[in-house]
Amino acid sequence: MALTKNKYVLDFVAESAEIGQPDKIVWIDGSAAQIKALKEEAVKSGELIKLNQNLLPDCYLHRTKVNDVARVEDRTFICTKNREDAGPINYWMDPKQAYELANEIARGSMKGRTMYVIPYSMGVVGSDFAKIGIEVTDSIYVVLNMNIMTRVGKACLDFLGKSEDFIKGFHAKCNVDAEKRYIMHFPEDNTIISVNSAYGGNVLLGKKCFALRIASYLGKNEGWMAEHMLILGVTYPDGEKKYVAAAFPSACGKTNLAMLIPPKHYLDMGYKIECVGDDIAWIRVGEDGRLWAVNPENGFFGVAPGTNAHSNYNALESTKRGTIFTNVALNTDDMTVWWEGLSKEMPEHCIDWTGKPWDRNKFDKKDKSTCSAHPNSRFTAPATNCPCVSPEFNSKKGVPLSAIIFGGRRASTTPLVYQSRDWNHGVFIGSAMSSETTAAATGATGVLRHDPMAMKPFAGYHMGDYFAHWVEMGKKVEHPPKIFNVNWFRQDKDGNFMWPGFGDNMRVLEWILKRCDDNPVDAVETAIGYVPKAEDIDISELDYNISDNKKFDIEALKEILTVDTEKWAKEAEEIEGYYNDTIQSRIPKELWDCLETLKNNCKPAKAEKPAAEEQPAKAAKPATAKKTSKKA
Ligand code: GTP
Ligand code: SPV
Ligand code: MN
Repeated sequence: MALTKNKYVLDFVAESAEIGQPDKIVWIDGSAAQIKALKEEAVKSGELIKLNQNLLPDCYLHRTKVNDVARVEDRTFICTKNREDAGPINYWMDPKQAYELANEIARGSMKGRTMYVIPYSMGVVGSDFAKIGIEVTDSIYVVLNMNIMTRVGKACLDFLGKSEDFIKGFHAKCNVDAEKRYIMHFPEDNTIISVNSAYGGNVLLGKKCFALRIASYLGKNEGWMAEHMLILGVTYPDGEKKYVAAAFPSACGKTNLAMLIPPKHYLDMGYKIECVGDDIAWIRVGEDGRLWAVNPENGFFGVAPGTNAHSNYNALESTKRGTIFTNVALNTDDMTVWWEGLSKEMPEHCIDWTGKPWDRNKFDKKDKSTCSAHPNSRFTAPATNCPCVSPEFNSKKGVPLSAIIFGGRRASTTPLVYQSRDWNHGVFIGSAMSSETTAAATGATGVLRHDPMAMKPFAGYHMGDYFAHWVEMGKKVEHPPKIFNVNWFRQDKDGNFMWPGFGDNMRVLEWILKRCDDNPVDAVETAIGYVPKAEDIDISELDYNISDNKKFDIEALKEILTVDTEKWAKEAEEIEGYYNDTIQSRIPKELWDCLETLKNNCKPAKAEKPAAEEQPAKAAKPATAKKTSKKA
């Protein structure tokens, strides 16, 4: 029975049923009994495997088709009336053509099956931030995942009332045919269509499709921001709390940073990190002139491999109950799960993510195809499971941001941390981000590519307009957060990570927040922005071997804080090429000015001038480079 009288919702459901032609329509009210029954049905059909209910209560394993293991960027479309509005780095399709194509593919595909109607809210139901979505799907797996990742049920429909203001999401699994897979967004119609996939970001339509692609478009028009960012809170020994948001590309450390456990001496002093969100932030200007952020999600869809009690205790704990695992290995001795990096010992009897027996003796670290779990295997866990979930997690007004951090995987060039000179320079740094690709999307991994603000795959409109929106937001916010860039992934010539990372990233966070104080700690002004003095990063009680014969020490720290202006001169050229050849148009003048400054700062004569290094940060002036030619 329909859970609402809202005409627009009923029309959307009826139109969807006309296309899919399901035997049955089931409305998801989010009740425990309904969810339990769906789990039982999925276990019966083999869609879910029930795990050891003593060790992992209410936990299940799901395996996707081998052709359906990650987001598919080349099959993800922004369908705007004018091609130009989707911009140069989104795939575009004419809306009319897209609807026809999708309808043709999905027509009749739900015959003999059930279509579920999921009313959900991104953000706390009833809060100013919250937006309602209705996803129809023929997959129980999608229902159960959405039920963890979002706030699902009748309350969402009650909040919506008679309004037309909701995002329509149509998902049909069809035959999971990769050749006919389309993830289509219609920002001008508040609509998403996904066909022929049953994996994560392609089908949990509240997540990347709505909360980033559609929401970024809404944010542009309504004066707020939807960003691919974690949000965390730092509690100081005296009880003061500060919040930061950080944008790293997929599989580059958001979940890990969001839940980090500080090194022991920080804990002893009374420092604490709390997680508000691990993937998405919706950000608005508050009445107090600061930026306030909420996490619109209700759970974590986290990368499993590499997660263990040491690297991310809080994430691992989050997966101990009520969790759905996707494409990890099944330990058949005790019906628990396993993945590479969970423990040193490998399970003796194990079924890999494709459903085949796995022989640990054939495992080769360097050969991904010998892994028991897919490199992009994931857990879907309720946020409330997380031992360090922030008391502000359900806050209706969100948390005020002291800092925004950008970062990516950069084997060289980018130092451990640096700070922008001001908001616009920070926007420039975000716009110029590059990172090595990961298994989170299909295609080659380890390839350096531009990923501005970690939003390359997620901005629902023209990237130049998106940059301009950031610049505009800077004008609206009286007390903007300071903007930083970090790089946990610097490597030595043998490919070893030079920074310990994980919990030790606390040491960098501490410096970042000290820079946000009214009396900021000193810094060194370089060609690219403010870099810490090595002695201002706490490396006490740090025991890390970069390699067998090199321990991490202050010299190693200095090395990863170095700004090599020759390399940065090349980087600047590279950025210019990206602006000109890839983004092409609509880049705000403010960013061209920053690029010009960077180029000038990296010219040999300028670079040799050591005096700037002696200046305390407060006395330091914005880079003095003359502005020359302007391109806009
Ligand atoms: P998405 O969910 O795809 O958006 O990913 P994410 O940004 O949340 O990344 P996540 O925290 O899951 O980390 C992805 C991978 O990066 C894991 O394999 C981690 O082990 C690794 N990683 C995270 N933080 C660090 C770090 O500080 N140093 C190093 N070397 N690796 C890290
Ligand atoms: C990402 O790829 O950034 C993810 C996973 O968080 S997915 O939901 O598949 O997009
Ligand atoms: Mn993500």
